[in-house]
Amino acid sequence: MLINSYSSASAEQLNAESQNLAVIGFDCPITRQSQNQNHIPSGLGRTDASDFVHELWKIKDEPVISGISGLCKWSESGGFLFTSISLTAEECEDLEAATESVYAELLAFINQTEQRNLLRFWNYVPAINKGLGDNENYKLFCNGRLKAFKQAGINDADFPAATAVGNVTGGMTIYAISSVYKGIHHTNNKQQNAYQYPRQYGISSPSFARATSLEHPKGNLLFISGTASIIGHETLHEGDLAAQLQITKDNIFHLLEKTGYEVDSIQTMKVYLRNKSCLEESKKSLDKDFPDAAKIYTIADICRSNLLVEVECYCA
Ligand code: 3EB
Repeated sequence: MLINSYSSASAEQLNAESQNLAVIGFDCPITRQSQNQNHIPSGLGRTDASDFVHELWKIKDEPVISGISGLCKWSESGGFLFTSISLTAEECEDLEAATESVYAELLAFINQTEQRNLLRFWNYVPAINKGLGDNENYKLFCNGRLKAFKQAGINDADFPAATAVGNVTGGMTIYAISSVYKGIHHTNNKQQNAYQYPRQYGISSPSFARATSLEHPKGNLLFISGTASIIGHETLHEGDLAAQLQITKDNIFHLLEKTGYEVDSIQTMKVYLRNKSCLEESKKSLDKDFPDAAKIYTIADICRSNLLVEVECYCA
C-alpha cells in the first residue's frame, strides 16, 4: 500500500534508505545539483515551529527501482510510479512555455510506462501571484498545463487531483503519482468544477479534479486536492482566516462523504499557509476536527491572492 509520512530525518539519512519512492525537501533552493540527488526540492518553506524536514512516499514491503530519463526523475514500486521535473528560476522565465514543456515531457514519459493512469499532481510554481489579470503567473501556468493536457489527448473528465501553489524559492517543481490501476476522479457538489470556472479566472481554466480515489487490491486510497474557501467559483471570507478554514473543512467533509471515506481514514494533511501568522489558528482549527491525521504546515502562496490557506489530504 502507498504510504505518505513526514520525517525529521536528514537527506543523508533518508538517502541511505532504499524503500522511499520520493523524499520531498523544504526550505531548500531548486538548483541543478538537486536534480542528481535522491531528493525533490519543493521550493516551499516551513514555519519556525516545524518538527518535520521531509515528506516521504513509500510502498510497504516492496522494492523500489528508480532512474532519470531526460528531465524526469522517476521511481517505481508496487504498481505506482512517482515522476518529477524541477526547473531552475532561469529555466522558467517564460512560465507558460516552461509549464507546457514540463507537462509535455512528464505526460509523455508516464504514458510509455505501465503505470500510465494519472492519480495526483503537485505543482510548485514561482511567484504564483505575480503579474496582473491574464498575465498573473498562476494563469500563465494554467495556460501551459491545459495546452499540454490537450496535446496529450487528456480531457476534463480525466484530469487527476492536484495542488498548485506558489513556492518561496523561485524555480518550479512538478511531481506526479500514477499507477497501473485506473483512478476515479470526483467532483465537489459545493464547488463548480475547476475546469469549468468562468472566464474571469483566466484564459484557461485550472485542469484538476477535486479528488481522485483508487480501488486497490491491497487497500483503497483517496487523494483530496488542494482545497480552499471556495463555494461555487467564488472565494468566501476574504481576510478572515477562521472563516476560510471552516469553509475549507466543510469542503473536505463533503468530499469524504461523497467518496465514502471516514474522517479517521485521513493519514496526512498538508497545509499551505500564505503567512506564518496563520499557523496557530490553523493548527487549532484542524486539530479540533482531524485530531488523528499527521499534519505539516508549509509556507506557500495560494493561487488566488484572496486565499490565506489551502489544505490537501491523503486517505487510506
Ligand atoms: C481552487 O479550488 C483553489 O490549479 O491545480 C486547488 C487545487 C487550486 C489545485 C490547480 C488549484 C489547483 O480553485 C486552487
